[in-house]
Amino acid sequence: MKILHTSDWHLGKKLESVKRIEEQKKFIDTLENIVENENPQIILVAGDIFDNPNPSSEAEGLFFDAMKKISNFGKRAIIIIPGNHDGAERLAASKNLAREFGIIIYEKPFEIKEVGKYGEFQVVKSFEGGILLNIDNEEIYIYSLPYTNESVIDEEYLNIETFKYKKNPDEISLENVEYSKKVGAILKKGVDFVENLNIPKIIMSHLFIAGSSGDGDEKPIELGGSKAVNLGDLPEVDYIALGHIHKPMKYTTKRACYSGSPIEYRVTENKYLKKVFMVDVKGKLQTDIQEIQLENYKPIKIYEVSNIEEGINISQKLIEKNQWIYLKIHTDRYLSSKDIREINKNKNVVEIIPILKGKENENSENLSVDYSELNIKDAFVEFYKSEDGIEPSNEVVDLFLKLLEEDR
Ligand SMILES: [Mn+2]
Repeated sequence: MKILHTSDWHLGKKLESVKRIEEQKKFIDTLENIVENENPQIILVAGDIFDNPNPSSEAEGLFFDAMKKISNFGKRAIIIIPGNHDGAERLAASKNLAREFGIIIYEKPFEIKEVGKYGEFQVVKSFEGGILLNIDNEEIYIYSLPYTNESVIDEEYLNIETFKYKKNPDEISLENVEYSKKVGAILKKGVDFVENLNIPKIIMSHLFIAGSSGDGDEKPIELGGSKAVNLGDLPEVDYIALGHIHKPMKYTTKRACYSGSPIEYRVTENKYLKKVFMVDVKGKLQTDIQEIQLENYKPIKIYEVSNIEEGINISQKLIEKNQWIYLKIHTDRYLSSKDIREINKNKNVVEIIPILKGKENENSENLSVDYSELNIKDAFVEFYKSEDGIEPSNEVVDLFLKLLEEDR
């Protein structure tokens, strides 16, 4: 069975204050071409479809266009889970209409989908988070775990049947069980529903694999408030389609992949290629994984110059270039509003970063901070430093963390 895996579209996302909708439209057109050429029977979209819980009508319109273009009027199954950026209810608002087109949208973890006809195929059996599909007389099982938080995971973990009769749930201290182990157990339970069926089994989730964004060490890392899951805790299935990390990643031992985002969304993402994954699952853990490289519709570039005049010159020279520009200017004076106006005649300049001579060490590293690699507190401190040039006081940090708590 052929499956296309993609994620992290972040429709509506901007770079600084500029819209990316034209690039996002180009991606959808590319996706339509890939789908026509490869003809997958299933498309998995592993979360962060939108950039924001209340997407603009433009972004939402593009999502609906995309669905129309790739669903082949219900002959192909499309399965979608919300990521941490999506408003799950909003995303799933069209689910009854989507069903007619063979599109299955999860709103929450452990949701039981109705059995029956979806587009031109059947959901034959349904479990909490899992569906057994029959597409052109071929069967496949897909377990979906949308982005979720620890309390939902804890509750479900305590509900795991096998766990209950081994021990009194009241005696189980969740503190002693790593988050990663809990997620692993839940995913295993998710696929154990069909343990005895000799069909391909797939997992789709929006989560953070420990070490996936770079250094590989296994200290408790948090990304966007979500804890990490160790690769070793994931169950053995035919394929695991992941979303959350914007860099394509392939963990061959577990047949687990991040497809990554289709577009460079941050300046730190301009170092690797963008992809979607085409997967052929044959069952019995025989899986063929192919990476399809996407075109870079408008690359992000950093230019560094040694004075303001050079900055103005280079921005004018690059005016016709199809690229987003971060312009670092080493200078011994502040930029005047006239300087900024001159530079901004090039509409592709998304940010001017003045670096006052003598203060280079304090400021020049800002661009290389990849917030996704920091826990939320350190990310806040780095961000504060980049905005104000000084470390925030403990009081400010505490206040920020308190606000975060209230938001949950
Ligand atoms: Mn995410």
